[in-house]
Amino acid sequence: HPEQQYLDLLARVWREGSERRDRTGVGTRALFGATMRFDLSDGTVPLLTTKRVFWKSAAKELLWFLSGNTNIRPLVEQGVHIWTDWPLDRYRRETGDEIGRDAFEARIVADDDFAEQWGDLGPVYGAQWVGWPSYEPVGGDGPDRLYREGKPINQIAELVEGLKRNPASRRHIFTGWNVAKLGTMALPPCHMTYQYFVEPIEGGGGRLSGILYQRSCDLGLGFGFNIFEHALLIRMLADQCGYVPGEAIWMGADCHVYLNHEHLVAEQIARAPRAFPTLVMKRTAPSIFDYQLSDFDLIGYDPHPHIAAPVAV
Ligand code: UFP
Repeated sequence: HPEQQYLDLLARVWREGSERRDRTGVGTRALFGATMRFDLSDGTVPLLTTKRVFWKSAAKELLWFLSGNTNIRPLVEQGVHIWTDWPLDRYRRETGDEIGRDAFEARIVADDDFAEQWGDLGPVYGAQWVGWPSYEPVGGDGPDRLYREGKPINQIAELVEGLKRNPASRRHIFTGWNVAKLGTMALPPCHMTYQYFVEPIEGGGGRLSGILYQRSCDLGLGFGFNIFEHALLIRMLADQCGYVPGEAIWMGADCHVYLNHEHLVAEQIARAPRAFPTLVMKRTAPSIFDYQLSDFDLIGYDPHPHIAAPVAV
């Protein structure tokens, strides 16, 4: 079963990973460099079955990235809480107000000014994906050269155009790793670089595969979302370009398990994976930016129960 690739990595990291104090202070065991491949050609998507993954939240997050929005407000409004802990942590640190999570989210939704001041994550994923800032020189010389901001680059729109016009290109890439902006992001991108490949198929058309390079992966909590969104994006891109889905390939650099996820590892590796669900795209949206959650249907998702685990902020 393809999910075994994940279970094996999870077990191996727990067994053999080097223990380290990480940025969050929680501590991890980590291994460096891993690859997994998932076949999408039969219409299935890699959505973990050894625990329930809230795929609708993952899909909403992906649509939020594509919208270019970097505020948690639209996520919270849709009942998605995965990004709340970072702004909440900053709010508590900077104000000393030990507000609860629910109360914080309620204020984000109810209060425009509060949401603007405290809900933004900085120029994270979406800002870079569809609005990478560009600069044009306007004068000066050497170190005194002056720039003004140019038209932002929509990497996703350019990707779609490139995939359609020039399938054989080796430059179908987009990335969130904007070096100049890392310092103002709540979290520098983990799933940072995506590349695509179109393989011609007999009788015309093409098969679209994607590689995701993830610099840092929380195997217990992050991976299930990251791999599903990677596959969903391939399906959306294929749908837009008239290609069939190929493979979703994942390359993880720092692959880690948090020390407080021991129960998750033990429980999950003891479970037997079930068949991956089939993703049905109910319509081809007018553009890659026009999909809605209701455009996606999952058939046959029958996972083992969810396993709760704390997120390291
Ligand atoms: N993380 C993921 N996937 C994500 C995401 C975060 O696994 O999509 F946004 C995890 C990886 C790591 C932490 O445990 O969040 C980020 O910390 P750092 O920036 O120190 O790598």
